[in-house]
Amino acid sequence: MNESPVAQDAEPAAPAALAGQRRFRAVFISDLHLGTPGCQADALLDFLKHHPSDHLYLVGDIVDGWQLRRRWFWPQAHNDVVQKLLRRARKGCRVVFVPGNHDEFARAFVGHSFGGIEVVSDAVHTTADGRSLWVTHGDHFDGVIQCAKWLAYVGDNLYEFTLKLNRHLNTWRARMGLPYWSLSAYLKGKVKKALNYVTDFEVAVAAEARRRGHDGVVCGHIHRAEMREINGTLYCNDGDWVESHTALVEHLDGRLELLYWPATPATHVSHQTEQVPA
Ligand SMILES: [Mn+2]
Repeated sequence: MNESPVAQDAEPAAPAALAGQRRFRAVFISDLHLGTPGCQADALLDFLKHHPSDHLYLVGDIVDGWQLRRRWFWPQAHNDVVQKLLRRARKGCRVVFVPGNHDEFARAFVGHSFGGIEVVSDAVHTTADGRSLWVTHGDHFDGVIQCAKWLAYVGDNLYEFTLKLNRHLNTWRARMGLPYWSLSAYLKGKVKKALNYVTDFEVAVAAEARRRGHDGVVCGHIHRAEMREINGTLYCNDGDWVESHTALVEHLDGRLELLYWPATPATHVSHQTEQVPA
């Protein structure tokens, strides 16, 4: 019932810019959450197809063991992703899997390799321009994982919606003889706390990378793609394949770039690339 038909021959033609099939030195992806209906497997397959690389890092939460235990969900497209990853390893790409919290079952197999995919607790990637990047999922850095979930639900319409809800709520409260109470102010406090959580996470991960003597860090976990310097350390979060369809790539010259896929004009605005001196 969950099988999505895969029309192999109905593939749209690659955009002109991709016709030459650019090659990347490294691709970092995380938070695919295979085994859940939220996983955007088709977009991911398309991304992998268009982004061949020498190194491929799977930065955790690749398979969602938590959700699979609760309810089995494994459509054909999720098989296709696994096949694609295995094929990539077979074709000479170094595929490294750093388990996250949702696929913590794989942490028992650290040091082993499956079909050429190495399982490690964390990794160090050296870029073409000699920078050392610590690769970790990032779940060790949060005390309260649930907080991050807030961000997933915070949209532009939230404020309008809460104002509307607020009106109804207070009409009811007035009828019950209760004083006015602002729902939107309450929610804004919650959202602010969630945003603080993200900042705390980013700062903590970057600080640990620095403490370990690296120039930067690549992580995932909080489903928020980002690339910026934090106190002199490069913080890269490759985002996720549940909502944002994002990946971090290293070009052949060592330049890092966050990619949104497919690159639509709307997402192009938030496209981030490193400023490198010519
Ligand atoms: Mn995670």
